This record gives sequence, C-alpha cells and structure tokens, in this order.
Amino acid sequence: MDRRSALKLGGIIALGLSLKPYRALAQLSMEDLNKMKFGPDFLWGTATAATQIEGAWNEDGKGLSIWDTFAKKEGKIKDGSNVEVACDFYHKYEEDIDLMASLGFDVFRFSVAWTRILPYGTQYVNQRGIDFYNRVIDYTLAKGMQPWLTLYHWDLPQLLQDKGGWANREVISWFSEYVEVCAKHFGDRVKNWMVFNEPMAFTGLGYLSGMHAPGERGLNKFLKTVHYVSLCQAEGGRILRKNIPDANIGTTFSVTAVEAKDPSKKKHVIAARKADAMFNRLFIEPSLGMGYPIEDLPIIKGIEKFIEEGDKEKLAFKFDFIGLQNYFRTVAKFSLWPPFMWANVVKAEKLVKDKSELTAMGWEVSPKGIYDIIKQFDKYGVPMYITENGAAFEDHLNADGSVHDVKRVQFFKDYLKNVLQAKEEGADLRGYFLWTFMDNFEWAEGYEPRFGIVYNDFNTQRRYVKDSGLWWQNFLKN
Ligand code: GBH
Repeated sequence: MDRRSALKLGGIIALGLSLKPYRALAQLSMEDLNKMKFGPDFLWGTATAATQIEGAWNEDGKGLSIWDTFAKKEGKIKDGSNVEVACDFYHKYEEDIDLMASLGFDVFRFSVAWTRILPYGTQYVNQRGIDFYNRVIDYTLAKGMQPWLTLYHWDLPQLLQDKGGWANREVISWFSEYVEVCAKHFGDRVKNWMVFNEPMAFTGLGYLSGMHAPGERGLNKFLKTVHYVSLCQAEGGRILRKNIPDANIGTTFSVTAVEAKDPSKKKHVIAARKADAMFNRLFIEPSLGMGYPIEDLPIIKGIEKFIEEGDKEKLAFKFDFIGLQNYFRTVAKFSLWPPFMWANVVKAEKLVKDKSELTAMGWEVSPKGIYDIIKQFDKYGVPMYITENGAAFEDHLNADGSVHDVKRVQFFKDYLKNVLQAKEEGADLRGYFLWTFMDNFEWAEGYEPRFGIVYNDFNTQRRYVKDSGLWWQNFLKN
C-alpha cells in the first residue's frame, strides 16, 4: 500500500473511532476504572430477592406464594428444584450481611415477601414476618449499609392468585394494603423504596408466555395485568409518599438496548421499534403521564377496554428515581411469528462467533448495550440507578475454597466502563447495584445458573467469596 492510500485508510479508521464512543473506550486502561471516577456520592450495592434466597417457606406464619406452588408443579423448574430452602438466608442473614459489609458495599437491596407480612394476602398482619424484616433492616443499618427495599419481587400470595391475581382489578386494593403495612412498619428506618421489580418480566413471563408463576398464557389476560400493575405502580408510589414524606421512591424496569437486524430494511426497523416499546417503554411511559405506547406497538391496543374513567390520571406518579436492570442487548427482526406482533428477537447464539461469548443463561455478553440503554432512558429526565446487572457463568469451587470466575470479573469491568462512559457524558446516574450477592434460585432455571459474587454450596449452605467478590472488595476500598 502506498503512503497516500495508507493515510486515507488511517483517516477512515480514525473517523470510525471518533464516531463510535465504545471503540474509544477500549483505550481505557484498567486503572481508569476507578471508583472515584463515578463521584463521591455514587452508591454501590448488591441486590437480592426474597424468594431467591430466604427459604423458610412455611416458617413463622408465612403464607404460600405463587412461587411456592408453581415450583412444585411437574416440569416448571428446569432442575426439578423448589424454593423451600433456597440459600436459607432467613436463618443466615447476619452472616450474609456481615459478608456484604466486609466487601465494602454501601447498599443492600432486598425484597419483602408479601406472604410473610400478610399470609392471606390481606387483612391479618403476621407480626413474626414484620419482626424478621426488622431484624434484617436493623442489622443492615448496624453494619453501616443502607437498606433498599423492593416491595414486590414476583411472589404474589397464592390466595390472591386464586382470585385472579394481577389480572383482577381488585389487586389495586390488595396491593395498596400491603404497601401501607410495609410503609408503616419499616418507613422509620428504610428511606429508599422500589415499588416493583421488573413489571414487564412478571406480567410477560407470568401471564403471557407462562414460563414463570402463575404460568398463565393469553394476550387479553396479559393486557389486563399490564394495566392493573401500572395502576398499582403509581398507587404504591403515592402510598409511600403519604406515609414516608422523606423517602426516595422508585421502581425498577428490565431494560435492553434494541437494534434492528438490518437498519437499512424498513421491516426490521419497524420490528425493532415494536420490541423497544414492548420491552422498555410499556411501564415507564404511563408513569410519566405519556400513556401506553400503543402507536408503536399496535398489538396492545386491546388494553383500552380495561381503562376506566379517571385511570389516565391515576397512572402517573412522579418517581424520585427509576432503577434500570440490564443484562443483554436485543436485536429485533421482522417475523411472521408471533402473529399480529410481526416482530421477534434474533437468538443470542446467532449474534456471537462462538458459544464462549454467551453466559450460562445463553445471553450475549453485550457491554455496549448498557451504555446505549442508559442514554436512552436519560431522556426521560428521571434520576437513575442501575439496580441490577451481572452474569451467570459456570463456576468451579476449588478444594481451597477459591472460585476463579475470570469471566464474571471481565463482565463487570466491561459493563462498568460503559456505565462510567454514560455517566461522564452527563447521564443522571447515581448508583450501581450488582446482581447478585450469592448464587441463588434462578426462577424457572433452578439452582444451576450461578449469578453470585459469592459461591453458595447448596448442600452445606456454606458461602465462599469468588474472585469477582474479591475484585469488588478491592475496587470498593479504593
Ligand atoms: C432479573 O430478571 C430478575 O430481577 C432477577 O430476579 C433474576 O435473578 C435476574 O434478573 C437474572 O435473571 O419482557 O417478558 O419478554 C432479568 C431477566 C430480562 C427476564 C428481561 C425477563 C424480559 C422478558 N429478565 N426479560 S419479557
């Protein structure tokens, strides 16, 4: 190649680099991933959920949740496991919170099991359930961490499901009662609240695809749950505000950066717009007073028949923050299946060169996706936290108690660099909570996928800090 064409080529490459922020990121050295770069007030935490860790499924007056019953149905959980014991956090919470604190986290995000507080769903309050969360909250505070409380992480009381669950409009009063009880008992010490964990996931997987509890399928039922859950989302916010005026109130969303399979083809672009409306916009936009994204997602038009007078106003609530939960990006394409949607996602294994680039969940490692989705959500103008981000990889526990989870460490570094990039470009991002503290019950996947920075031996319930946990400890002490 002569000098002139070499220069020209260099210029083209340089232009490519300057246009793509992610390319530039590759030049960041490891030392650049310094905790202080995120700012002195940025919060670092670990996240968990009641059903996934607590166990003690029928202890101290707890009622049955839809996951207690669903997990015991034939063929619902991949490894045939259930949630009776999980990580036994119910009895081991002191040890676990000690460990979290020793790793250096500011925040412990956990969820309350509705069925410990109100075993029958409504009315009778179980004091022993209240006592348990009081112990967890007090211990967290005593260890110098902030408790961040999720009200609902997918474990509806079975007795309420028997009456239709989230597809029954009465759920608004059931949920309101539950929120009120939690606010009254915990609001003096808990100042950071999340109403829901991923409404799209528990309505979509629970009432549309049927892969999660309660395992129902059907577009109409799903649309009902979308509307009633949206009303509960805002109502939950109002109840918290009324009871705890100084609370920081939010809710969390599963989010994924959506790209078209071929951006030059209109049919794929339209499919991507639909996928984005479905996965990312369905629950946040009504809360902002924007209504449902029906125009970009015609398949949900049927939701209108469930909207009653006065609902439009009730859907809105001014959240103090939103929690973004991100694992992978999505590539969408035109598709004849499913009918009326005419859009589907490209399977992750088709996006990668080989399987080693997938996590144990079969998800594509796609760090730039978290940058893209933060930038997209920043446009809504609400302060943001990453309330979940992490990965499952196969782990091996060595005889000396070590777990060399190299891939997980790399995953966190790559995603964090992209989070930092978005923050440095001005996104209103205030904290990052990883998913998750220890290996736990991964819903329909059972106990096989390990997401923890702490390894759990489910036979002995012994915890072992993985290399990723040590990496975090080092990063946080900086
Ligand atoms: C989170 O779900 C959960 O909050 C957590 O409990 C879980 O353990 C963790 O991640 C790891 O899986 O819109 O219906 O098509 C995140 C995984 C990604 C699952 C988005 C639902 C959307 C399904 N979610 N996905 S849907």
